Amino acid sequence: MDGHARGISGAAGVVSKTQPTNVRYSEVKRVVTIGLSIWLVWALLLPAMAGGNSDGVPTSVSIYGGSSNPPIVKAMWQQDLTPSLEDGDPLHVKYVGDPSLNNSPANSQFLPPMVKGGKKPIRYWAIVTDPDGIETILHGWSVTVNVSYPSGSPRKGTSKYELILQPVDFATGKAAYIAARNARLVTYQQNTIPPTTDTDILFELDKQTSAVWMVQGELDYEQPAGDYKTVIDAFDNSNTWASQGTPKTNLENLFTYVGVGGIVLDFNALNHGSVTVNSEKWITGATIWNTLSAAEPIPNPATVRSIGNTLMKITIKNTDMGFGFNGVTPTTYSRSMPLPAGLSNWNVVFAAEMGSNTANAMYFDPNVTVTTPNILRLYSQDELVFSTNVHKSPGRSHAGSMWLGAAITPW
Ligand SMILES: [Ca+2]
Ligand SMILES: [Ca+2]
Ligand SMILES: [Ca+2]
Repeated sequence: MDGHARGISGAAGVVSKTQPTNVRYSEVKRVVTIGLSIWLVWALLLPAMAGGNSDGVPTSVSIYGGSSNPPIVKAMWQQDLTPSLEDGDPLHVKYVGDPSLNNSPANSQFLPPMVKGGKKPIRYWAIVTDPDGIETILHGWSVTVNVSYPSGSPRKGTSKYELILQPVDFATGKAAYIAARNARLVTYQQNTIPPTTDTDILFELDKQTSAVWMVQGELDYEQPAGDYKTVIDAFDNSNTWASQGTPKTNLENLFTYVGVGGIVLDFNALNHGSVTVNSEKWITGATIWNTLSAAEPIPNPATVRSIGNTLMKITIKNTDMGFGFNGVTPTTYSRSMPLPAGLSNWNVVFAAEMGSNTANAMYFDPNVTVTTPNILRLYSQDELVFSTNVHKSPGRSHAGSMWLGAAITPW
């Protein structure tokens, strides 16, 4: 599986082992994509244009409302289903307002599942009251959460989804609040006078003058890493919204989908076969994903697949397979052009490429880690192509190892 080394014992020919590795980061950079946004706007306009030619009659409705005191979202937080409530920060050292520890913009940090098709469950919690009585908001539609993609990601801060929270019983809600408070996950309302505190929350939950709501949503494994904006809003039975208050008494915060680069491979061996001295021997891969059987080694046509939530480049390193080098100090060349004769003093040199564009090939000495110039995107897979070039062979059969890894790349 991903993230673990696969050892292989060789049979005939040249056999290698591969080791996908994960690299973590907590920062994403900006990228701009225009085409998708334009297409979506156009698609959404189509039904309205078609409606102009129909026989429908105009309808209208006026909602009574706006005459009461708006609800107040007093506190909110997000947690996952792990015992720590946030598997990306199980010791709770990353939270807003503590520069001595981390000064994170978000209280909660969550790890992606790192499995193709995997889902990360997130629970959205809120504590809400209404000056006109909580009975005016205790119905199934009154509290909503809107979650937006990270502003610096390819989704550019667009809305991911809006979910409706449901009330939970007071005992369950109070216990959940205390656990989240102790994990430093809670964001408090600052627009009440005075600003809302932990003491206020506990008092109101005991008096049952505030109530607790929750809904569970999901993040897909390949959704972009970064800080997701989360807004809780609420309306009462006269349709007055917390976000309509002066000042506003809705509430928002951020949670972090921690960036993790990860790959899986559908091969765990590479057989270079019979080679001729002083000629490049290329082993093509394929974009088709093959199933690894239990028997090893499996030299399937090489495919690499992203299972992380970041852009990645692929890193590759080979041992010298016992060919050795000439002189005193081995060279450590890597470059995007073939190594000219005499530049490297190794008896074997390698090349590798992701995809089918030879402009993306990298040529390198043994024991040197090279990085593909092109990017493996979210939710994608590509072929890997490898070559050996043996300059001088002290024997007929050689075996070695290869390591493949993922290097996180900014948006
Ligand atoms: Ca009200
Ligand atoms: Ca945290
Ligand atoms: Ca394959």
